[in-house]
Amino acid sequence: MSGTATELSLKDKVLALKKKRGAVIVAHNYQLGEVQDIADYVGDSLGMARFGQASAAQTIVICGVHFMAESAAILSPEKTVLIPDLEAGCSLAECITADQLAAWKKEHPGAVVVSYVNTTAAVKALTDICCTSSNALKVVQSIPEDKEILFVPDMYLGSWVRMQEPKRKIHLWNGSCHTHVRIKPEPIVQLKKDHPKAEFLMHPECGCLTASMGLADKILSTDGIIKRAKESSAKEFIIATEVGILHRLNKENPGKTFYPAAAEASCEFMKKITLEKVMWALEDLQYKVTVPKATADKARAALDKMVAIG
Ligand code: CIZ
Repeated sequence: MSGTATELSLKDKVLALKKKRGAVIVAHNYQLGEVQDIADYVGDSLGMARFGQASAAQTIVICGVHFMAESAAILSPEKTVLIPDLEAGCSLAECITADQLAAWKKEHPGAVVVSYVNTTAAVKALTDICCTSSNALKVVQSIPEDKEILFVPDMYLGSWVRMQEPKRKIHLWNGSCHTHVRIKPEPIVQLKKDHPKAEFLMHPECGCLTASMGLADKILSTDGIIKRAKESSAKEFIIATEVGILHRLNKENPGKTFYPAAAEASCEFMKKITLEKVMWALEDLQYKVTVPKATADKARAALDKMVAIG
């Protein structure tokens, strides 16, 4: 059997099992192209969790990393949430544990904790307000100016927010995404020279954020990059984020060209989810992700506050 025929039959099996299980498949913008292509929804982590929540399906297959499955379980506690590979973790979410956050809070009594969505459910449960990369600034601006803020876990996103709000006392946790730190400024400078008309779109988790900020046309979340690429009249783009996003950018924008700022910025944990594992997840209803009710209730309150801010 040819490679294409094998792939097609695998895809058909996934779609048949999805129907049998009454499930929806949601995928992150960084997933393998073959996984994005069979998903009912592709987007950022919050969009994924909200799609699962709004869907009538009782089973949600999360094609992303573990904290994304936890977020879906927090928003849909009555549903079955599956992740096809339990080893799909997130280096950024693992930068801070609940015990570390509890100790940090003790050092700063009265401070407001803002957690990026890339955190475990246990960390979210100790959080006042969650944020995503698209609303971090708005979330911080919603907090009274005289309040100290503990921003976890991404120091690059946090430092970008701090630059926009220099009067505020924002303490940063020393965390970062191991994939985004691979994105360095020098290749970006070269790409800009080679493609002077290209728009440069950058994710705020990038390790070179401070060095490359002056070069960026826009600093955006993954969904923000997708939207901007569609709306912009530019024909060429330099994209500084995990390379899985190029699949969707190329698919949705025929006639436009996308250059990765770093071809090596590929997250091996995101890539643990394959079509075959999605099939096994649906076949064997594995691996269930649940969050204890007390933790989920507190974490949901932090997510709900963020959603109310927008
Ligand atoms: O929230 C997400 O999905 C992440 C990790 C990044 C983004 O900008 O969408």
